[in-house]
Amino acid sequence: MKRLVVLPAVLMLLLAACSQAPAPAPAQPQAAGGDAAAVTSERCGDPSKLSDSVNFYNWSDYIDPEILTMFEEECGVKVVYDTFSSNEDLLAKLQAGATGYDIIVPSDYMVSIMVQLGLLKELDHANIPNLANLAERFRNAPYDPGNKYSAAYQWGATGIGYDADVVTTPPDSLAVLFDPEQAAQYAGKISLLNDAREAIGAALKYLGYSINSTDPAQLEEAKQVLLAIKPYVLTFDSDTFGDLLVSGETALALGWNGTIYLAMSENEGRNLGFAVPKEGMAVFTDNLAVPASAPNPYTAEVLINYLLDPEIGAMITNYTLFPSPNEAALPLIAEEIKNAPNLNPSEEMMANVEYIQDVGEATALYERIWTEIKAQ
Ligand code: SPD
Repeated sequence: MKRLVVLPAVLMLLLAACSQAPAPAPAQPQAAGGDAAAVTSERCGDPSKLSDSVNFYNWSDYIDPEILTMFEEECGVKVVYDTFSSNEDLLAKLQAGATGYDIIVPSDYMVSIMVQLGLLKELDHANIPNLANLAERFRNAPYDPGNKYSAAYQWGATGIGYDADVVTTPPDSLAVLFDPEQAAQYAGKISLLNDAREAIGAALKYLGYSINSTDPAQLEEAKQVLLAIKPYVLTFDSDTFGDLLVSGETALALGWNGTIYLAMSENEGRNLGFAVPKEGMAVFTDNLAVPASAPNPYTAEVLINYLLDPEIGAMITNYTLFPSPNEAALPLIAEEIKNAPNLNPSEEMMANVEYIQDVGEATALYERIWTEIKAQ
């Protein structure tokens, strides 16, 4: 797969020296005592306090695997890496008693929920000096002012990916997905995010309501919108919707901007686009956090600090194509990524976006509606 990767010379040399390791196989966390003999870098914290392994649970396709190899070789700590597909899956995993994870990546509203549930450890800022690299708005986000529990990793927005050979007029409205007459033209070629808050939220936006509505009548309307177009939906999917557009199996996808741009950049022969609906978009910030039950919290904080390094922050965005919250990384991010239209939402677009927020008791209503939509 072709990636839009532009790296500083020092990293190119490092990467050339690193072998391409496959994703580490799942393993049980090990006792403290990393491979101190291998530690040569200041980016590794106190070698005597490092564990042998660290367990990182991230969204799918959300890191350059070279970074994991670099950390392993630089710090002598094995990274056990696994992925999830939605905030709700991540929460369910923790609530079911999973205790092996050292770093997780909840989005904004899920940080709030997890803090309330006592699922996150307070971060020791002495171990994460690179928090200072984050842009101000990510250092004082409403869901976690002062980065008490989390550090921004990547951010982005939800919009409409489309195959311009099939959808010949660039869509400017969610109506292309949610007006049954329009959606019927693309029957069987539509994917929606497999994510209750995103899919129901988009239907709420289409109706002119807040993405965070707690009004049962509005939520019922959103449910009816989704049920009316469900016969035209090929799949609810949050992991492969970019690939489905590339293969031609779908022509329209409710999806995240970085994922669609990745599909576009890797397949220049395909006529794919990303549209910002006039009804407004959902924006999100995904965050690095340490579960309260983490077996290796010190090593987790060292890895978080590593990921917030400017060079590493740029590698992440140069690979995932999601915007970086790391201000110090911006000069190292490829110009074509920084200049891509709609990938970094403009000030004007940001005025018309909404963050998904914790809706408290209404969460159960969203879950019920989502179950009903998926079941029918
Ligand atoms: N492939 C990685 C996508 C990560 C997207 N996170 C989105 C959170 C939306 N609420």
